[in-house]
Amino acid sequence: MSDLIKLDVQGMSCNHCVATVQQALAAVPGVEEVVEVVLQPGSATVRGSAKPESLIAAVQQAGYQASVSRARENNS
Ligand SMILES: [Cu+2]
Repeated sequence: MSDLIKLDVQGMSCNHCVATVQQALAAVPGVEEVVEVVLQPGSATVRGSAKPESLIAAVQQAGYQASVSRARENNS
């Protein structure tokens, strides 16, 4: 019942940024797991039922830019 949501993330420049984005995404209601945050090229994948807009807002609050790469993806 959980979806993978992939975001393009811009503005990350080091592993500290990756950790910051990871923490921001993990704190969003509905996120079950932050699957991965990739520095280069910037992307983030989370599993859960969180709204993409909520994920984007969390990334923006952390100081980075995000957009939905693929809203929903089923590759289980
Ligand atoms: Cu950094």
